[in-house]
Amino acid sequence: MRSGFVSILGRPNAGKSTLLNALIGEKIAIVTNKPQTTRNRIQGIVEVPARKGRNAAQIVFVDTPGVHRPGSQLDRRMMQEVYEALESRDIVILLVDAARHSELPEVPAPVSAGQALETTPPKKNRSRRAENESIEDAFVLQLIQKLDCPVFLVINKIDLVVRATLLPLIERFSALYSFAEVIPISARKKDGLDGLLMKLVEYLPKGERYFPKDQFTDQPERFLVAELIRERILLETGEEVPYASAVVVERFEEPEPVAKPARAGSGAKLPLTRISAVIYCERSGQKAILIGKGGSKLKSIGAAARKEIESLLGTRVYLELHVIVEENWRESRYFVDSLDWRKQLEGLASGKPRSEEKADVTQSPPRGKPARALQKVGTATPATRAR
Ligand SMILES: Nc1nc2c(ncn2[C@@H]2O[C@H](COP(=O)(O)OP(=O)(O)OP(=O)(O)O)[C@@H](O)[C@H]2O)c(=O)[nH]1
Ligand SMILES: [Mg+2]
Repeated sequence: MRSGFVSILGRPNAGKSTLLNALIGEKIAIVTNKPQTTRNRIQGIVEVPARKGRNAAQIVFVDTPGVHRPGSQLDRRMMQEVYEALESRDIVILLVDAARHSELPEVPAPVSAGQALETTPPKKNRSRRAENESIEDAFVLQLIQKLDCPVFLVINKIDLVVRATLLPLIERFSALYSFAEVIPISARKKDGLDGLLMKLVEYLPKGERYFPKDQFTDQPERFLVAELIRERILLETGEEVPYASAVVVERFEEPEPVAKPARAGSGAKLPLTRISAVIYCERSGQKAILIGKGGSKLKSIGAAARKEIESLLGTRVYLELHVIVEENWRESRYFVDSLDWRKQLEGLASGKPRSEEKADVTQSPPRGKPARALQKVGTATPATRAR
């Protein structure tokens, strides 16, 4: 038996969360086309059965926020999550987007100065965005240079490029770092994932499972629910609103256990989970956008999120949403810390409410009509076993 932790590192939008979901076979991390979707690290656990010539293994994948130039306290917190994921790992996957890098002129050599990501000013003759991107590329390479474990270069989104563009890309990266393996994949099309798993098992140390065999994530349902609501906000709003929004589930009332679970098509009503969540934003203008004309935006965010949550929980869901302005929360270390689901979990376990400091600018939600569950998807055990 082999086991270990594999951290997935990369720039925003590389497809890290898509890869995690594809490997697990369940949606445990939200995915959008907007950069900086993931804010906290999430573990996803894969059981690899023994095959001829291959050991059985349990691989704990750790999805991380995209490496980016920190501007706010929230950004710094996200980068802290990256550092923590790099501390306890057996293998690191550096995930790069084949489509993006094939357009870039050169990946710059790693910068030597420590805090380059925070302090290097953009040069005038290049766009700020391009400059940021190359600084971030350099910083990612700098991060892996400090590691003492095997690093796989995994090139994602190969469905978007012609094969001929891959070789120069691989050569450019390989000139900068000696990768243990180089593996092209498409996380979206689930192409190349078996090969990736097989190679990872080869490099993992011998060891017993870190998690029970049937557990596939460390993130409890309550927090995945908050993420599913945030995903809808990311998808349904633009400009600054997605980045200035945070979601906290304040109430999660599971239905009473029923003696005989209702089966689809049996005519019996499925049990009802009652959920109340707060959407925080930073300004009253953002609040107005989130609520929309006559509450229409909040209604559509709630309706779409509820469908996803029902599918996840396998129950009907009553979802109540409130929007609260918490001015410049992204700059508040205390507030940003309190959003971390691991911290919230500790608070819940000790019976301490999270939001004693809550501002009182609330908006009554449009009431969502409970609907039938779409399908039963496996549910996560809330047990955590940190390393
Ligand atoms: N065509 C294609 N698109 C992909 C693939 N993998 C991911 N994507 C898309 O890339 C976008 C970003 O995916 P995410 O999984 O959210 O990326 P991420 O690296 O987790 O991003 P952050 O959380 O912001 O750091 C989404 O629109 C995905 O659907 C792939 O293999 N092929
Ligand atoms: Mg992500």
